[in-house]
Amino acid sequence: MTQDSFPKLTNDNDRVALVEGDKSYTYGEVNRRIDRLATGLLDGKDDLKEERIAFFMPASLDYVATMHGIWRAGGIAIPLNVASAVAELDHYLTSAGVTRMIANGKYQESLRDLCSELHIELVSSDDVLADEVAALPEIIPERRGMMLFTSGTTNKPKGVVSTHKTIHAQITTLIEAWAWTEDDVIPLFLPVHHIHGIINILSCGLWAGATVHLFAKFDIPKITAEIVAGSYNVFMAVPTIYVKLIQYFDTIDADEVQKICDGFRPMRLNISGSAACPVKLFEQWQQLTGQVLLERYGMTEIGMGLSNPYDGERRAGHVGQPLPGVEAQLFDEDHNPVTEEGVAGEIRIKGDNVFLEYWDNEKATIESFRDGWFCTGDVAVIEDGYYRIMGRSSIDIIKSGGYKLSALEIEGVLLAHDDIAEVAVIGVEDETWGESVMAFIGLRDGTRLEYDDLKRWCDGKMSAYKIPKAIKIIDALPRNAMGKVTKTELKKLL
Ligand code: MLC
Ligand code: AMP
Repeated sequence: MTQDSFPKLTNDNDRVALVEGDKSYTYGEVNRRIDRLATGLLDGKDDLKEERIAFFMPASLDYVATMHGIWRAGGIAIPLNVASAVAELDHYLTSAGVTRMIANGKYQESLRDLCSELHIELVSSDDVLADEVAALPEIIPERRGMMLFTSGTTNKPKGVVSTHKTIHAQITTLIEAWAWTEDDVIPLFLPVHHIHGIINILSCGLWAGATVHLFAKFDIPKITAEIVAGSYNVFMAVPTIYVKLIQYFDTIDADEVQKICDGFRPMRLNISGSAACPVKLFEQWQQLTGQVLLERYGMTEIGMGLSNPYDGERRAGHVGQPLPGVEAQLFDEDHNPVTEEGVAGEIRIKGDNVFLEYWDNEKATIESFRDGWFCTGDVAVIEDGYYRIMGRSSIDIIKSGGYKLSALEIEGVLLAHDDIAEVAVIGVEDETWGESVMAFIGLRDGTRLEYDDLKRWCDGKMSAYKIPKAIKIIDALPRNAMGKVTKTELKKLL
């Protein structure tokens, strides 16, 4: 793999790579901006040597130039969630040992105090854009290229480190499996600090020489107007997006609904993933648009692992089979391979698509692998050749609208509230979000707590999507003989 082939952007300079608002940028323009940014980041050095550079920007030309510029200059790219709370950013920046942060305009302003406190150099894209392009380093595939933060069964998110080889494998398997071509046009409205947006949409699109239409957020009227205009032939989203589109249809005229559905109908592909797609949703979408959703399964640590076929039966409620180059195997609780269909086991994954390590956390890295297999913590069965996800081994992981949330992280924040003596957070089934966050709270003597007050108190202490959607005040949390809260008992209380 040479610098020319990774990160690959087509040499067909006149094709449109990105659309942002009313502007569009060709591959030639994007490539040149990336090289100028890489040169500026190097600032006379030969190689960034895996310097951790964070950036804080929505999907945009600058985002793409920054991500690829860091890659080309030999750094580790750390895209951050622009909706993060300061305390969360503090953790990301400190634990990753970030030395430089790139942000523009209002985003830069919001980071000034934190960066100064952490001695991080805060610059804008323009600050690091060199006038001329210098020689860029040769990057071997084994070099670390990206760090994404993921919540898990610990209270603080971990940095998932991918090498250039990992990223290459995660992209190319999807190019092949989902038949990407340079004629594809896809909207990107998912957040660009997670692999769904970064790899499946943006990186695959740019690898294929396709056009990616960038949105800073999921803006239904703008996106559906483009769909009516027939702008896209591929659409990828989390199940909540399909639910929200269907909910939106209830708020507009039937004619308008028809036009939007007719815009989806001729697309070559609609994909759902990042959380379970309920069979009812799969059927509703087919009825409305004629599209048979292709559901796939993935994870920050592995990119995509399993997918329904592009050609062939896409089975509702199932996530298909291993993608090209990905090995998958179910294991029982004694770590023996499950060989029988219909018997549940943990999904374990091998392949070049699997991440390198959790940053600065050898213990967590070692614990997440067994005999060379990455242990996902997701439980599945194989039915007639198709994997079906049954759930997760940990009750402390919640998937809300495609975001993975740690119950322990949310509990940790809530416990800082003066009136809260004890708290347990769980995910409860929810038609819109898949799961929604609910907190069971035991109060200190003589105190009262209203939901709205707690929600306001949470503002700025955690990203808004992590804030519980409901609370239940109880006298005492149920505990087992060891004193550990029994969250399964809490679920029964509902
Ligand atoms: C927004 N809100 C959420 C939420 N998203 N609440 C719970 N869960 C979520 N996911 C809340 C906000 O806090 C706010 O609350 C209100 O909803 C409106 O916010 P919004 O920003 O206007 O919402 P919207 O734009 O509609 O966002 C919904 C969404 C977004 C579905 C577009 O959640 C999203 O982009 N999710 C995708 C996340 C993703 O990319 N996951 C992939 C991870 S990678 P209030 O109370 O203030 O009004 C992975 C691997 C794989 O999973 O397999 O792909
Ligand atoms: P993340 O850590 O944010 O990358 O989320 C990965 C997790 O999302 C997986 O471990 C699964 O629990 C879940 N997930 C992804 N795709 C699916 C799917 N199609 N069905 C059910 N769960 C999914």
